[in-house]
Amino acid sequence: MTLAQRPGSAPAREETTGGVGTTRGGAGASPQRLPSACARVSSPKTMGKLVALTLLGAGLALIGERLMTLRERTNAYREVEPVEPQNCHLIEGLENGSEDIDILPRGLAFISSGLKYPGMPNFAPDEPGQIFLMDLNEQNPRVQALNISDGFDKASFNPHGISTFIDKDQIVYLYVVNHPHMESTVEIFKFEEQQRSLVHLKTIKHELLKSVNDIVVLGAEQFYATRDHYFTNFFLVLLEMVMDLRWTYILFYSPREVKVVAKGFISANGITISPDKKYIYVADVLDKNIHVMKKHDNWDLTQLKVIQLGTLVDNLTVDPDTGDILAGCHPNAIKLLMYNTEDSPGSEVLRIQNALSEKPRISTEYANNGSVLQGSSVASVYQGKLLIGTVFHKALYCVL
Ligand SMILES: [Ca+2]
Ligand SMILES: [Ca+2]
Repeated sequence: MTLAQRPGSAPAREETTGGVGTTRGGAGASPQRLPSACARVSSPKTMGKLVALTLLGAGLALIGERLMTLRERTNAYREVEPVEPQNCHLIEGLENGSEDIDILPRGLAFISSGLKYPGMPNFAPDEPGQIFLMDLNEQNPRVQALNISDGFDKASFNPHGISTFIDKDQIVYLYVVNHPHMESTVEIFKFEEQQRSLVHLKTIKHELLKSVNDIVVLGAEQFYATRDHYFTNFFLVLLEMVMDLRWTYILFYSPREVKVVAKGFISANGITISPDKKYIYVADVLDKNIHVMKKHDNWDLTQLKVIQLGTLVDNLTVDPDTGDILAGCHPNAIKLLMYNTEDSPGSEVLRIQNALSEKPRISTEYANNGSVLQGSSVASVYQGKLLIGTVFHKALYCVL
């Protein structure tokens, strides 16, 4: 109700001075009518209604504005232009995701598969996750699921980001972000190449190791890990995204010290290290960028620059021959969240050359509208061979 609706109220010019009944009303108001009109407008009940309506309007406007921001942030209107190398084929045996890929210097690729992640599609919800191996030195490389040693709970294995580490004795360790029962742990495995198996050594848990997405190992039991959400409840996660809270961070973990080394990300995701080990690259998936961070002797990180990519950046790897960053990206995240086979989410791989220079060069290595590959999350190269993994779909092998 407004003053203009009152019988016998003053002209519009004067109504403004009446406000919502907090003043004595307009100069031209009739002395007889004024007290009753003011009494009606300023009654506690009406005031309450007006305040409630105002708050509701402001709330709806804020939600509307936030949702628009989120649609923009998730590239809800973007369609991808195809960029497809000639010599690519889907990898047989990888049907339920290949979220992260890490290739050893000698061409053995580890692939994490079967991720169950809130809000993301999953084609095999009852099957535990697996780690696959692919030898890129072979003429026609095939994947093989690695056996995991007894004593590890394989039924709840839900592998996410991975990172390899080779010690001074050339023993290969695979560190895996795991979400058993939707929690976050880091599992350390020793790779037995002859047996094609993983021997479970240790499960790392810590109160700061929550909602972990990816890790990069720096030494024995020393790693950086990204946290992609602050809340664990799915609806609070949505609220976190809508309200742009930026409460996620990068954690440094070692047996002696655990600390947050960088924060302020909307959703910190993929993480990797430069070939000279001096810089850390981190993807903020919802901010559509890569942060280039300098690593200090005490493991702290300071931000040097941010490279905006305009696409939702998931995992990062480095081309060992050139030092270029390869980014597995989601061109349109709404299609990923509202999965529909008729309008499936696409895939996009970007190459960032000279990331430390004034003007990094960004080029598209691969892009597809989802007709071939859906929801690309990682790309990794070895001697002219490119592997592209996905959150829940297949994986692609290309000879460049
Ligand atoms: Ca990784
Ligand atoms: Ca990721």
